[in-house]
Amino acid sequence: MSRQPKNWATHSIRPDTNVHAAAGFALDPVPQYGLPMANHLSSDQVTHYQRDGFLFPLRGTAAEEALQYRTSLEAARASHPELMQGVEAQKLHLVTTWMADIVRTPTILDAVESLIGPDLLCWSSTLFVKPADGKSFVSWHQDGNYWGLSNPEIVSAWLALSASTVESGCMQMVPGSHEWDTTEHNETFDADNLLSRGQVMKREIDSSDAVDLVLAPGEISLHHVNVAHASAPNNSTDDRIGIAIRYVSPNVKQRLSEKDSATLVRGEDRVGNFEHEERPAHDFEPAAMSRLAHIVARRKSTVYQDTPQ
Ligand SMILES: O=C(O)CCC(=O)C(=O)O
Repeated sequence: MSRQPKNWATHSIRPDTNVHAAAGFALDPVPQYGLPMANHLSSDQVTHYQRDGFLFPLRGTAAEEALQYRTSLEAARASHPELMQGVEAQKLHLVTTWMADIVRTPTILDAVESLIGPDLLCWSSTLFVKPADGKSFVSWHQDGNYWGLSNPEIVSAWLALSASTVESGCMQMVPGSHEWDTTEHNETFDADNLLSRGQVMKREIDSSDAVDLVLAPGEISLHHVNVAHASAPNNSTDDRIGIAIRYVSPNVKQRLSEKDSATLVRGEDRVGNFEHEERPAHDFEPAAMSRLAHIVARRKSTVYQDTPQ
């Protein structure tokens, strides 16, 4: 491992020392607070999120459950490789029952509810599979720059299905960067960049200012739509697998198109800015597959602006 995860000392949320020590991480000798269950966040946790623009690690699912989800994902990667890459690798919760369960996980929804309220729509779920090829990476970016959403009542929950470590290229975030103005991005279309257009912030980022969001399988991080984040290549021997679930309040509106859709996962939608999506009854059933194709085609022509991937 080239470097140790840093900056945990500045966070009151402590990693689970057993899990993380087993993964070979050096931990500073602080009292063990244990790993908080996600559920509703404490006011301290909300304060940390509001200050930094992110919060981690929280338990999203049990480690064994994460392993089962990974098994389901690996089977789907084998049977439907065309849905696992680039812009296509989104909204699998509309065609697989296990992903439909993931985006409705009560512990994850409790944590998100603490930040944006009790009415929650899942706007997207995106697979971030980073192969152990030492090449694929994610450049510094702010999600809010290109999603077209009207206001920041949005939270991304990133669920680890494999160990997300410094070695495997965990996410890195700059504390407080969600308060910066959304900065302009260049589009590089770099083939090794996992982002659809290889977006890179024009503002120079000093990665020594960033925090490494190390997660064990089943843990989640939460991040703000405008926080600056990136991730380095995977130099481990296993794929680094994460699912980024984007939750929005019904108050949010898509500005790039008349129509956009989302899945109501908790509470009520009293506003009606989004068409509501259906839960699949079975994996990859034809009707759900054609609904997904329509929804992804619309996203491609708006949010992703006919990105070739
Ligand atoms: O998985 C990664 O490394 C990046 C994910 C990301 O950019 C996001 O969830 O917004």
